[in-house]
Amino acid sequence: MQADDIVETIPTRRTFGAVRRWFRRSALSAADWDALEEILITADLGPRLSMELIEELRETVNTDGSVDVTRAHKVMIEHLGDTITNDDAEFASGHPPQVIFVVGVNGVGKTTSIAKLAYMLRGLGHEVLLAAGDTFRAGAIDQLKIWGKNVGVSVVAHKAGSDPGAVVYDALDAAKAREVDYVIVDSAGRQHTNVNLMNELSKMRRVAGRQVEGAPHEVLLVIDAMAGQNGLQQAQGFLTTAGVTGIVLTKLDSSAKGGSAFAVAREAGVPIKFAGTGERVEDFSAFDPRRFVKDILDKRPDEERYEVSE
Ligand SMILES: Nc1nc2c(ncn2[C@@H]2O[C@H](COP(=O)(O)OP(=O)(O)OP(=O)(O)O)[C@@H](O)[C@H]2O)c(=O)[nH]1
Ligand SMILES: [Mg+2]
Repeated sequence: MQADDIVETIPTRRTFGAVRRWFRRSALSAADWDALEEILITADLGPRLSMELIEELRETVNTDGSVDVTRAHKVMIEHLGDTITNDDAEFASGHPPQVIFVVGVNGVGKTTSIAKLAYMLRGLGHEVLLAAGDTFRAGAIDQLKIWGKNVGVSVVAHKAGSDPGAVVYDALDAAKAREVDYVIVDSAGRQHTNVNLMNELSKMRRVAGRQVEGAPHEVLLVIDAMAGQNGLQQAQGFLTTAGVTGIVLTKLDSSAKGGSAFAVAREAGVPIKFAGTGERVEDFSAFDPRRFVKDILDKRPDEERYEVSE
C-alpha cells in the first residue's frame, strides 16, 4: 500500500544514518565497536539484538580493518528483516463479519488507528462498522463517532459508562443483519498490569465469540513507537491475556525509536501488521518489514548534503 509514506517520514532513518556512517569507518578499534553498540541501543534495538548484530557485523570486516559495506548492509537487512518478518501474517479475511479488536495502553493511537484502518478497508471495497467499546473515557464515544462520519462508516455506541460487552453484542448483531465485512471494536486504554481491566477485555472477547464464530478474528495491539523498550513490556502483558494477533506501530513519524519495532516483534513473536505515520486518516499502511529495514538503511541522494562526517 502506501509504503512510501513510511519512507518519507520516519525519523528512524536518521538514527540509522549513524549506522550507515559508521560503516564507512576504517581501521576499526574496540572503541569503534563500542560506538556502534551505542548507536544501535540509541535506535532502541534492545541489548540482545544489538549484540547479535555486532557479532555478525564483525564477520564483515576486511583484512584492512574496514567494513565490507555491501556485506554489512546485507547482514542488517537479513537479520533485522527476518526478525520482524511477517510473511505468514495475513489480515483477517474469512467469513464475514470479521471482528477486529483494537487494544493497548492509554493514548497510543487506538481510536485514530481504527479510523485509519476503516478508511483503508473501505478503500478496498469492504463494508465496515465501528463499535464504541471505550465507554470509560469521557469523549471517547464522540471521538469515534466523528471519525466514523469522516471516513463514512457507521458507529454502534451506547451511553458513556455502559458495559462494553453489551456494545460488542449489539455491534455484532447489527453487523450480521447488515452483512458487514469488518467490525472494528474500540476499547478503553488500559495498563496491561491492571487485572480488572484485562478481565473486562476477556469478557468482551467471550461476548464476541458467542455472537460470531471465531471472533475476535484479530486482536491488534497498538504500540506507540516512542514507547521504545516499554512497548515490549506492554506487548508481553497484552499477549498473555488478550490473545494479540498483530501489532499496529504508531507515531513512526515522530519517533526516532522505530528500532523498538524489531525488539518488540522479535521478543513478543507477533507480527507488526500496520504502521501509523501521522495524524491524518491516510497516514497508515500495511507494514512491510524487509522494506522498512531497507528504507531506513538505504542512502538517499537528497541526504548527502545533510550528512555530518564523524
Ligand atoms: N504523529 C502521530 N500522531 C498519532 C498517530 N496515531 C495517533 N496519533 C495521535 O495520538 C493521540 C492519541 O490518539 P488516540 O487515537 O486518541 O489514542 P487512543 O489510544 O485511542 O487513546 P485513549 O483512548 O485515550 O487510550 C492523538 O492526538 C492522535 O492524533 C501517528 O501515527 N502519528
Ligand atoms: Mg481511544
